[in-house]
Amino acid sequence: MSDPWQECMDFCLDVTKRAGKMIREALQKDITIMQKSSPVDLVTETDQKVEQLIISSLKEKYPTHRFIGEESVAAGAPSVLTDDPTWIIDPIDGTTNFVHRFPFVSVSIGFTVKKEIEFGIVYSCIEDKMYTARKGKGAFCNGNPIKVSGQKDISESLILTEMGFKEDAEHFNIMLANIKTILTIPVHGIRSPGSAAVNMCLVASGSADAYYHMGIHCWDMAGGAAVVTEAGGVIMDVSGGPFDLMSRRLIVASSRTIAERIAKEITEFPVGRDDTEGP
Ligand code: LIP
Repeated sequence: MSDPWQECMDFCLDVTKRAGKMIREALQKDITIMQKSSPVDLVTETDQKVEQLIISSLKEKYPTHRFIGEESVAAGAPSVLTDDPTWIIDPIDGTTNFVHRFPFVSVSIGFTVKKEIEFGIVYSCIEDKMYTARKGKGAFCNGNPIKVSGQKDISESLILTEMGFKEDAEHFNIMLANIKTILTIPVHGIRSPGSAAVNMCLVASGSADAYYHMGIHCWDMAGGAAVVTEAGGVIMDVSGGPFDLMSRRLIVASSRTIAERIAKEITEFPVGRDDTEGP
């Protein structure tokens, strides 16, 4: 039986390449920065133009599908996941990196049907690494199969997380305390590459052993979640329960042992949900 979503994935791959080219070209020009929810939540004209390119291309081809895009939600579009085929899009994951020309900048697209992720594409476009994963068919980088490190010992692990200023002092302190807790296990180190989607792909390809984050969005997670799962990784909620794409939080790891250890060590703070509060 033919795979109904493979054709969508092939088309999306072409659109993603065009989006990545647009981002690389924009890096050669002046970048105008605008603020969204806070002085550390940035957006540029390129985020908006790239999202327009992606959504208009996909909508023309698949007019009945639904779309959740970071910049469309910021402009007031709903962010609700239904059973319908849905494209979840982050035109530039790592906008702060883009602004500073720090080289982890990705286009991230996940595609869900009945709320399940069918495929994911993450294009780390400065590195020119195209990560792809179709459910049940493995994960790839530039067409070559990738898999997680398989590391089970957290004390021999490299852990990824992201840190940013939070106006709420209590949450800010918990975020910093979590970093201290993980570092003092001890682990080999903590890194913050600045793009959630790239972080998941680094775990997927064995360059890091785990990644945890509270406060990101479904568009940061959907593409990379497919890649890391198909690469043999484990994905779960920070509580240790099942991963929920709209929950704004996750742990991914090379093994269940490491994911569960991180869930046990870190303290949660409330981040809201994508499907109840918008951006
Ligand atoms: C970003 C994430 C990054 C995180 C930022 C932000 P954006 O996504 O990928 O890892 O630290 O808070 O959510 O806004 O560049 O698409």
